[in-house]
Amino acid sequence: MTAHLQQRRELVTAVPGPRSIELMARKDAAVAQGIGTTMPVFAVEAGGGVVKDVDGNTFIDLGSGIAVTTVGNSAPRVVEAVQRQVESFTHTCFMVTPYEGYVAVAEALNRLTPGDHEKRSALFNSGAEAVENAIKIARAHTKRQAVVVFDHAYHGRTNLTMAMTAKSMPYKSGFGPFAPEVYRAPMSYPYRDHAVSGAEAARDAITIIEKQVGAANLAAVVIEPIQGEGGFIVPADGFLPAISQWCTDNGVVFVADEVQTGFARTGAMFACDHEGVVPDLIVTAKGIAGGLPLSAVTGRADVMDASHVSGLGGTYGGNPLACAAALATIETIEQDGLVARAGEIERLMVPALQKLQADDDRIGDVRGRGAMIAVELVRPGTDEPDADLAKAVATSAHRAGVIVLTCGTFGNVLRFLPPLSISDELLTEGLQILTHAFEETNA
Ligand code: PLZ
Repeated sequence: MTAHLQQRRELVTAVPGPRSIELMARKDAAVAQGIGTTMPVFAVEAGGGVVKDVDGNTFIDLGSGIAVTTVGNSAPRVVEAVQRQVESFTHTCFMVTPYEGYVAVAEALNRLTPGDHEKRSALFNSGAEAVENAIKIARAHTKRQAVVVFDHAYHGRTNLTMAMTAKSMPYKSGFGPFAPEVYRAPMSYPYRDHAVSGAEAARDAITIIEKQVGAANLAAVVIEPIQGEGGFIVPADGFLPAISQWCTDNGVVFVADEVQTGFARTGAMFACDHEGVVPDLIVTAKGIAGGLPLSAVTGRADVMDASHVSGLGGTYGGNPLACAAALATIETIEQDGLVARAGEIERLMVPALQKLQADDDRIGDVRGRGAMIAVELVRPGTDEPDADLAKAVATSAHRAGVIVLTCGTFGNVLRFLPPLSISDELLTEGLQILTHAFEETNA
């Protein structure tokens, strides 16, 4: 983090300011319209718990670039490691002349991910690319083709992962045809399925899988242990273990997509750890490398080694800069106690949001774990989703200097993903501004 970056919110122009407006006009003329932005402000610097824009405004960061800069933006160890690496070499291609950083990241992943069985890892660039590779590996291992995913799932924007992602608009609409052999099962969603138990919800899902797909055809079940884009949905206790156990009993590869939940985000190194679930394969990205593009598939050695030699790879997968960043990120999480810090953030945020909910019947649900917390907004006295309200509150917060994101199948969820390097003071101020944004939209 740049040392002089002040750790306080400050607005010196309207939001967006003149420089951002100018850049947005250039963006509209130069960048494809398909690439949207949450906020109309352009960043120049970020670290700790803030993002500074081109007009000199400093925002409280409750987004971490969508759960990526978990250790903080330009985290000191990451900056130092990347600087050292960039001066040595930037790329050789691991498939041509390998280097130690890649192997060290694989070793770290094998050590940190759930389960103490023998593991292997493979590195890629994006979350979607890693999800695709997990499917390739599961198919090679099982010699089966079908893939089961869940309602509200998000797995990416490439062709196979579009098929796996649930929501049509904006992710899929008009972009088909989609990859075949992808089937969808119902998800445990305590707020909306009226707190059906995890075991019951799992039984419903398993019945559908058995009747509509058949275990004999099924290579993998892929699930986010806490759904991200779908609305920060935490399944009822027992749901994940039951699905995982069914997979084990039926020779199906259980794949945890921890792209958004991984690396201390939820108050555990991985969200699967909360329920002692040990996936056959785990997919990671985002928080793995402090903002550099890196993703991974890690899992049981026998499953991971199912692919023939050179069946997996890619030019940039496990790029040396990204690997240096990942090792520094992991060191930061472990040395700075960031798993515990995520727990502290939960204990600060959840009661404050529950207090807000007690006074505001537009907040239907407060949920999440660690530094992955959300509120689901509804029309008062109903559970009817209110996406307009989520948008209005987010926009009001943006104008007041707080970066906050929305999500959810119904677009009615406000989600909070602060970097774990944020101070309690900034978090508290962010929550106050949010409270004010709720008041403002009550008029
Ligand atoms: N799996 C669980 O959350 C990425 C998407 C943002 P990539 N989520 C943010 C957007 O609108 O594109 C994500 C995820 C889960 C997979 C992915 C995909 O990761 O690195 O964006 O490909």
